[in-house]
Amino acid sequence: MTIDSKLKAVIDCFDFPGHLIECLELKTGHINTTCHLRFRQDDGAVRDYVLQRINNYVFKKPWEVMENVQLVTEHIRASMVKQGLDPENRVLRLVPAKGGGAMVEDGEDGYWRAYDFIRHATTVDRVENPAQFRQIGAAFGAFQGMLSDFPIERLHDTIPHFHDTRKRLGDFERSVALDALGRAAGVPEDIAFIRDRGEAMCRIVDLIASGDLPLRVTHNDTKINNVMLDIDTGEALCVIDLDTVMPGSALYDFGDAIRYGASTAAEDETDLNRVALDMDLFAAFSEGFIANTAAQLTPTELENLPLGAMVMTYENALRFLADYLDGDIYFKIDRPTHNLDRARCQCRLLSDMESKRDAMDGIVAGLCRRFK
Ligand code: GN1
Ligand code: MG
Repeated sequence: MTIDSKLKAVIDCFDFPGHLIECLELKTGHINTTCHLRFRQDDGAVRDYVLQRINNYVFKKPWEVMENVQLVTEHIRASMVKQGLDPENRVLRLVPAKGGGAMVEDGEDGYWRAYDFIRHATTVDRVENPAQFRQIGAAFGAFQGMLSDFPIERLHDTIPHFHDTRKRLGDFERSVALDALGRAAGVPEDIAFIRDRGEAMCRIVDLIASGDLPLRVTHNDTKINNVMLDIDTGEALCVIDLDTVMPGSALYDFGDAIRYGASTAAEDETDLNRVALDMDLFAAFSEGFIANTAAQLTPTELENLPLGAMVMTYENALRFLADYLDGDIYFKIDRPTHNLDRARCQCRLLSDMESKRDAMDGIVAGLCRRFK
């Protein structure tokens, strides 16, 4: 194992017990850099940790991210204890830095934090069956449930306007106008698709502004791979990636999970004929999520859950396309047209959702009658 001396210096700043025997970079996520660290203890046992560099292009104030993560994980831990559940391996636990605090600055504008590794667990990038997705829905629902009594004013807006569709549309128009790499002329239909739906897709921000939708503590990145599953039983163990926990709408968490998990294809599928909304998966996730949230969510929130799926799909389409026009600054890419491929895939998924809106509404209404 060769470890970069800079990385070694960062590792030494954390209060890890034992001595380091392995460091593996994990290639997941589009945003942060993540390593799996293994430490041998005096008794020979091995303990595992996750070390992550926070992307401070995305998160401008990493210390605010860490304050949010600390507050939210402590609240969830306390809530589990109150319910008689053992929080061990079921909620992220931060490893403190040697001088105290939850974060280490490497002197080169890099910010790092470390967690206990969630043991005996794995993540999947694609949903394997409806039962699994029901579990994921229940996990994100329970996550919202446990934070329903969290004092929301204590949370920082770590990425201001993260799901502000109107603001994102404005940014998108700026990217089109700037056309940094001269790519806009090649994608007129994609740009038109986004523009045609702009007003309709601002409905959630409008309902928040008018007070018809309440702000909740939301995860804001509810992809299936942000839930760790038990390797043997498949049980949902722990919700991870809490960087975007912020005040938001419950519709965002429901919606993003559907966008990503209930699609018949990967987020960057290039054969658009393979991209559709799988209604069995939609129903399964909805069942798990609504079972654990029906008691707290308002009727307006519940009836607009399908809108959440559409808006989140739209928002990702818009962001991927804007990043393509900007020259791929925000999302990591593996090929030159990667962001365009992602954008087109999201547009196709949204079109399919438009044709299935009544069916989605029917499923949600049925579940609300069952669980309310
Ligand atoms: C980013 O890196 P990852 O996969 O956790 C992004 C999400 C997008 C997602 C699209 C902070 O999440 O908002 O929906 O990519 N996270 C941030 O795959 O921008
Ligand atoms: Mg993430």
